[in-house]
Parts: sequence; structure tokens; C-alpha cells
Amino acid sequence: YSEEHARRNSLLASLMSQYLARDVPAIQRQIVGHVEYTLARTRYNFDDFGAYQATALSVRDRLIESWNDTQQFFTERDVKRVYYLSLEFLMGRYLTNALMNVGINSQFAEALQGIGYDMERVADQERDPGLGNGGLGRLAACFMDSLATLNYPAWGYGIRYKYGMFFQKLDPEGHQLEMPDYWLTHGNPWEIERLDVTYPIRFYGHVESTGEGFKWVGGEVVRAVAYDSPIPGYDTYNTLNLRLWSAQPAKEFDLGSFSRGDYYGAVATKEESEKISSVLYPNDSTDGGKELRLKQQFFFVSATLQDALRRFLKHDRPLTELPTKVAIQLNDTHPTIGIVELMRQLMDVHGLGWTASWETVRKVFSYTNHTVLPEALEKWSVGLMEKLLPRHMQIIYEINRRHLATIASKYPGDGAKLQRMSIIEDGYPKMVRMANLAVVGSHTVNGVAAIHSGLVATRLFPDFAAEGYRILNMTNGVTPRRWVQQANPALSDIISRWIETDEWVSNFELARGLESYVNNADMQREFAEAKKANKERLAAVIKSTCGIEVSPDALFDIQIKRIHEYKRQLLNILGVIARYNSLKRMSPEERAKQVPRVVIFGGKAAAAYTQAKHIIRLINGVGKVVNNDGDIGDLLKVVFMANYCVSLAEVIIPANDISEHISTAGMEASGTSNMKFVMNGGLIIGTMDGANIEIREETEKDGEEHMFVFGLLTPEVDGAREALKFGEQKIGDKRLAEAVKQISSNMFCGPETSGPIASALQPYNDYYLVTRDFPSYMDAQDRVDASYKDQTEWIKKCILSVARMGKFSSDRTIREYAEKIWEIEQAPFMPGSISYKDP
Ligand code: HBZ
Repeated sequence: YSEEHARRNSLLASLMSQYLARDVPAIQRQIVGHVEYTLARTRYNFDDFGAYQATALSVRDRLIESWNDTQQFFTERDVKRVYYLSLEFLMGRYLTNALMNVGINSQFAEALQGIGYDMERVADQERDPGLGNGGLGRLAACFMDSLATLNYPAWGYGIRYKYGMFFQKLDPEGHQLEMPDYWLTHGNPWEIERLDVTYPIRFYGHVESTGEGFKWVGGEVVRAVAYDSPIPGYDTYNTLNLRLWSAQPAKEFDLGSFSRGDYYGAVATKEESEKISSVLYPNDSTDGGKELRLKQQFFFVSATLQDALRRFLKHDRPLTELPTKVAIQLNDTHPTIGIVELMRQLMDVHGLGWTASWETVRKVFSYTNHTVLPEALEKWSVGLMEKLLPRHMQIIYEINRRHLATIASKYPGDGAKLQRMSIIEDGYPKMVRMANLAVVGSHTVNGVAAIHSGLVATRLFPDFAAEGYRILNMTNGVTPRRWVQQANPALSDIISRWIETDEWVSNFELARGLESYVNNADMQREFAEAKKANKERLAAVIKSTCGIEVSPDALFDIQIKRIHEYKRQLLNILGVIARYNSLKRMSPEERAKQVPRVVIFGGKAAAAYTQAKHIIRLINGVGKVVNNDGDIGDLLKVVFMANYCVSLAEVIIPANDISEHISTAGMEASGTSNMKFVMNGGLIIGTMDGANIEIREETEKDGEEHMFVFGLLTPEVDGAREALKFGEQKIGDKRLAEAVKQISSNMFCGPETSGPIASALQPYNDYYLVTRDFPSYMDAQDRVDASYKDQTEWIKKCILSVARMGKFSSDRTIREYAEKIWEIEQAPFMPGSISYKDP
């Protein structure tokens, strides 16, 4: 490089470091500068929201610098990258996370303080970007944090929905109401619009044979525009990218409609295209075959693959080398059409042959399954696929033809096997099974907890497992940055002081150091005080949002998750009714001996999931009766917190004594909130399902009871269901029979709710085995009460559990994916290592 070039680069670097200095006056200059020049508001008068925006922009400036350097570094090193494809990224608020990961929280707090603003109030101005339904979307967010923290070269790809997960309200009777969540009202300071990064995406049209191959032409074209958000890692300079696509009208106008003079019609058609990225589907299981949903899937996957191939082809090399530079993870089957789209791009756009393309594709993709519930497996009708994506349907048929030919040659005459393994399901209408397509087109399939991965291999894909398809387990994890360090400063402080390092934040195994202090009275007292403070914080939120007064001295019993029959919120509320009845029968002396409880629920029901909505209504009905009963007072309170979301979880979880993870065995793939609750110093009441099993394995040693386990085991479930269906039809347990009778008598809600609930609890209807597990659930609750009475023993259980949760950091999970599935290496940015090319 020329001397002049070197002089210029060093000037640029020093300008940058002056601008991004970390001292308080420099930070204040940036914030006030953004108020005045970016927001165009006056520096003498701006509210908390203005302060939030300006603070966010100042933080973003820093992230952009490290982000640019990191990307340049990855490019120059030509490292292999992983692309995490997910229709959902449930990121939660950015500000505090970014400040803490970059390590500039205290400077910013002081800077704000100095100009008259309070950091907590400022951070509270941020709107939750709710671009996900639940566990699957939040997992993607935890993974991005771990990927950045561990310096892996990774990108997240998804959709920039204008409307996130609906806003949940409750009407006065306690019915769920859904309100649109237009989260971009005041803009989003964390994203960078890339109007220059755009790709055309085609829909409909037809396939033409060119003589050399096939070409997809006609139909409609929309444009995908990139929006990038920097993802800072903890205690590292590396900053990753989350690229979300937004749909815009394509430039090319339909000349036909102009010549017909239909100007408004032509504009209206163009406007339609924006709908593709407008709303997140709020179903956490079934997709209902909606055309727009398939459009969303193809839209983001096609843009992503065009982007990835463009990046790969910056170097001159054959596309068959793609797997040495690119790994693509499919977060559930939602992006599975990408397998077919990559085939199309390789063959029809880049001219590769079938065999080379297929080999390349299978080395690139891997697929994570998040459910074994048969009704939740994604299928699209062949008719819809043919209409929307005609070339892809052709390719799917060809993939299937070759796949079945291999199976048929190995198992001649076994038609049933062919039917089970086929990507196309015969019937009216014929359907494309996305899970089978994902398995056939991937080199590795994984489940998300040990038991779940076992079921994926033995129940979902046994034929594929027998053929040697690679099915692994990757037990989920959660990031200790957001879920302990940021959500629970009181506990974080205790951990850091007692183990004398804060390195647990990026190595949660170190929390094990707490074990040696479990009998230390000071440690126990501090732990109890932190818990109490967190419960007070939650009690204040409950008071202000629900108008219910709860005592922080009560046991806080929490179930927050999507409302779903298999998750059995119904079992919980039936237990509450039984507890209420039992308290009512007690003498005042007896009552005085009981452990007071606050039972807290939160969660959204899919808008069309009637039974789940009935359950919400019932919970609120029970709350009304119990909370207003003068005999009961603080002994029992029932709270339903509306609009459960990431930022609410951050306040709720640190306040838990007990959390409920009580799904019918075999039905919850993993659960991830179970991990967050225990890391925050609470215990679990739960079934032997999902990751509960592994949490118990890690946190209990011989003879200890740190998890209150109850219920049937997975292998017992099918038999028990049959037995209920054909056996005794009276509810045996007296407490349960009484509760069901009260529900049926409309004691808590009207017949439109109590009817369907009581009906679901008839043994022959009880698919989720609520009645079957009820007695053992009540026994487990009795053990909870008994344990809680001995506070010292209780706190010891909690401390030991926190200490033993190292496995459930998403850092561990990501390392496993990186080594066993993606085969990527860590690439920490090295200062001075990138060459800024001579312009
Ligand atoms: O994924 C959840 C599982 O239920 C849970 O057990 C697991 O811990 C978690 C992470 O692996 N699944 C979901 O959250 N699924 C969805 O949100 C979903 C969203 C849209 C769909 C289907 C499922 O079309």
C-alpha cells in the first residue's frame, strides 16, 4: 500500500476512536448529538423516549464499527460460516443487552445520570420486538448471542415482520383479546436498512424447457430488501449480523396494465407484495396451509440463498465447494423449501448438473426438529405448491422419485415402507411432507433434548434411522447473559462475589463454585434476600398491571408459556381449585399452618385455538373467586399476567420459587424456560419430559430431591390413554371430581367455557391425561409445601441447583452444533489483521 493510503487509514482510525471514546463526556456528546442532529429534537428538551432513541443510536454507532471490522475479517480470512435460517427471532430488547455485552453499561448509566436521565427508565422505553411465537424463536435469539460470544462466523436470516406476535389483552371477564403489534411505530434504531442489498423473488408463473434445462418464468416478482441488526457478543469485539428481509414492490412495472390505462390497478398490485412480510403467524404449532405463509417461507429462503451464493462467488471457485464455506441450519421445517430452492439456483441459474447439485445441497443443510406431535408436522398441498412454485414442485417430484427408487431397490415389494418414507403423502389432496423433505435433503437431523431426539429417531423417522440417516441430539440451552446477568443483577452479584470472578457469564460451568458455600449462613441469607427483592419487584408489577396485591412472603408458583393443551395449564388450575377447596374446609388454626402461595400464569393462545382460550378464561374466573374470598386472604392468589413476552419474562423468572413444566410425557420437545427458572434460583415441579429429565440428572445427586417429579412416563402414556378411553368413566379422585363439578356448575365462568372444559376432562376425552396425572401432581405439590416450610433446606436446594446448571448454557449447545454438525471454527477478530483496501 502507498504511504498516502497508510496515512489516510491511520487518520480514519484515530477519528473513529475519538468519536467512540468510552469516557462519560464523550458518551454524553454522542447522545446529545443524536438528539439534536439525528432525531432533530432540541437538546434542551427531550423525554425519556428521546433519551432512549439517542442512547440506542450512540450504542449502535459502536456496534457498527466492530460489526464492519468483524465482517471484513471473516471475508478476508474466507472462513466457513453458518447461516441460521429461522422464520422467528424473538430477540427481546436490545439496549441493556448491547451495553452489557460490550461492557459499557456503567459509563452509559453515568452519562445519562449526568444529563438528568435514569438508565432503567430509559431502557424501559424500548418496545419488545416480538418476532417469534415462543421457544423456537427465543432459541434462535439465544443462539445468536452464543455464536457472537464464542466468535463463530455466523449470520442469522429471517423476516422483518411489520406486525410481531399479537398484543394480548384481557377483557373484564378474562377472555383473551388480540391486538395488532405494530412495533415499528417509532422506528427501530437497531436496524440498518440496506436499500442496495435486494434480490428479486418470483412466485407463480410456469416452467419452460430451454433445451439445456429448465427455466422458471412469468408470474409475479417482488423484491426482498435487507435490514441488518448487529449482534454483539459478550466480552469480545466480534459482532455478528442478523439479516431480516422485508418485501417491497419490484421495480419492473407491468406494461400491460398501463396500456390498458389501469394505473391505479397496477399500483395496487404492486402494493400487494408488501403483505408478504407484514405479519408473523401467531400459531405455535399448526400452520393451516395458508398460501401467504408458504410465500413467506419461500421469500426469505430464496433471498437468503441468493445472498449466500453471491458472497461465496466473490471468490472465483466451483459451487461444489460450497459446503467447505457454508453450513445452513433449518430451524424446524419452516425454511425447508430452501433445499429445493438451492437445487434450483445451482441447476437453473448456475448450470450445475443434478448429481453435483444434490450432493452439494445435502452437505450444506441440516435440520432441527422441535416437535413430535403429528398434527404439528408441516405439510403443503401439492396443488398450492404447484401453483405458487411450479419449478420447485417439479424438483420435489424428482428428489422423491430418486429417493424412493433407492428404497424400493433395497426393499422390493414393501409398499408400506415406501409410503411412509415418501415426501409426497397420497390422499385427497396430495400433500408435500416438509419433514421428510428436510430429512432427505439434510446431512444431519437433530432433536432438542435427549428424550426428544430419541423419539425423533424411534417414532417420527424410524425408517430413516434404519437407513443410516444421521439423527443426533443437541440439548437446548439458554444464554446466561440475558437470563441471569441482565435479568437478575442481585443473583449475578452473589455468584460473582462468592466464586470471586464474573467469568461465569461466559462459562456457566464456573457457577459450580457455589456448591462449596451451600452451608454458609451468609451465602444462604444473601441468596434469600436477593430472591425476596426479586419477588418484591414482581409484586409491584403485578400490582400495577393486574391490580392484585400479592405478598412477597408467599411461595411464588409460576407457569409461563404458550397456552396449549399438552402443556397442561388446565392441570395447574385444577390443582389450584383443589387447594382452594381444601383451604376453605380448614379451621383458622389449620389455615395458619399452610404455606401461602401466589400462582402466576402468563401466555398467549393462538387466535383460533378455542380450547386454549377457554383455559385462559377459566384461570381468570378462578382468580376472581379465589382472590376475592375473605377466608383465604394471602393464603392463595391467582394471577394471570397479560401479554407475556421476553421483557416480562425477565421480571417474572428471577422471582420464582417453583415453576411448572408439567406437559404430558413425550409431548414437550425440550422446554427452555425450565432452564431459565432453575438458573434463577427456583425449583421445578414437572413431568419426566423434555429437558426436565436432564436438568434433574444434572442437579440431583443421590437421595436429593431438587425437582418435584410426578406423572406417567413416556412409555406409559399410550397404554394409559387407551385405558382411560375404555375403562371406568367416573373421575376417581375426589378432589378432582369436586373441582370438575364446580366448573360444570359455572362457579368460575359461564357454560360456553365450562362446558368444553368439563367435556375435555371426561376420561374418554382426556387425550392429555390430565385426570390420570392429577393425583400424583397433587402429591408432588404436597412435597413442595412440606419442603418450603424448612427455608434453610429449601435455599440449599436452590443454591445447589443454580450451581449445577452449567450444561444448560446455550454456549455449550452452540459448541456442539459447531463441532458435530456445522464443522466451523472460532474466528476471534484480531486487531490490525484486516487490510483496508486501497480505494
Ligand atoms: O421449541 C418449541 C418446543 O415446543 C419446545 O419444547 C422447545 O424447547 C422449543 C425450542 O426447541 N417449539 C416452538 O416454540 N414452536 C413454535 O413456536 C412454532 C412456531 C410456528 C410454527 C410451529 C411451531 O409453525
